[in-house]
Amino acid sequence: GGNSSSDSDDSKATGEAAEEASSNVAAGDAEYKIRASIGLNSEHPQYKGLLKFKEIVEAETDGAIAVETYHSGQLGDDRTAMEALQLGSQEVTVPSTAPVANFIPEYAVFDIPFLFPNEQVADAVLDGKVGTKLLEMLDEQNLVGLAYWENGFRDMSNSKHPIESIADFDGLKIRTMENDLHLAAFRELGANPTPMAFTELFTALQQGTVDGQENPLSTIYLEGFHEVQDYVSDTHHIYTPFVFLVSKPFFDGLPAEYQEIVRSAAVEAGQYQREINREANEEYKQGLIDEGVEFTEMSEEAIAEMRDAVKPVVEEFSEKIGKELVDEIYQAVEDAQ
Ligand code: KDG
Repeated sequence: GGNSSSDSDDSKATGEAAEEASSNVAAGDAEYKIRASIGLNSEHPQYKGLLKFKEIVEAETDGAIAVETYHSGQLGDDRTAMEALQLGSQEVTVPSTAPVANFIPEYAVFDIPFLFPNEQVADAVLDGKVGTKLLEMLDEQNLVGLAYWENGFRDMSNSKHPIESIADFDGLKIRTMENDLHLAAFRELGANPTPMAFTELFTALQQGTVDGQENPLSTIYLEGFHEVQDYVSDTHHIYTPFVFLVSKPFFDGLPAEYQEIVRSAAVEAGQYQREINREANEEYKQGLIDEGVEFTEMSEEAIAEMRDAVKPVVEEFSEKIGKELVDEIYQAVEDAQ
């Protein structure tokens, strides 16, 4: 430790990394240091977004803030990183919103299956009134939420058989994120779900502890899940945002001018991240097929069947989330179309 060379070994091997390192701020010269971590690997658009954040912050503060980036859960999973932010022992992390619901129950509003019809509606709702309200709720948890980035529409992968209809979920052991609504929804679909941190997932798939998992195609492809999963279906059952979090004790200690730089860098890097995340979806799909995955396009009927099956779960969780907020998000979705 002690320096900011936390980039992956693979990127170090490309002379580009040397150049990047030379433009890095020497941690010793900086007044402030941001340790920023994610769970996904260095190939993922999420990490490229984090590097963009670093570039903007270091340039605009003339190196007064140094940003060290960590990927692949090097500083722990989403929950561990969030707890470190609360304590002030880490400064930035960008988790899925799903595990944030363990801290703030209202966050489960984003876990309503089939809520957003497309990314443009997601952007409008997240960057609008509802999204802003949810960011403000982080304050009571000693966190500052600056922007939503994109994880994306979640699709199914498994090692047993193609998923073409709801019947194919029957008895499948599926890893979900640590989120009660996700668990209840997969139970309702007939699966046998188990919550697990992302950092344990590859091994669990490899050893057959679980048969399958669900994540956007970007993650399935870039994390190499196809090495241990033969079937992928584009269920798009839940859209997961990422939320850009800063430790409140750290943020409050920054001069106002730097707070503003960090805030706008999180937003700008997020716009870039959303763009590159969307661009490559077709490529990931083709990549999976080229790697030998059997890819199933879900029929409209099968999706409608899934949507109907999880309705009782939405009802049940509307109480916990708060009916008003649930109505508000449905209204915002409608207004955005
Ligand atoms: O960097 C993000 C990951 O830590 C995690 O949120 C990814 O969607 C995810 C999952 O399935 O845990």
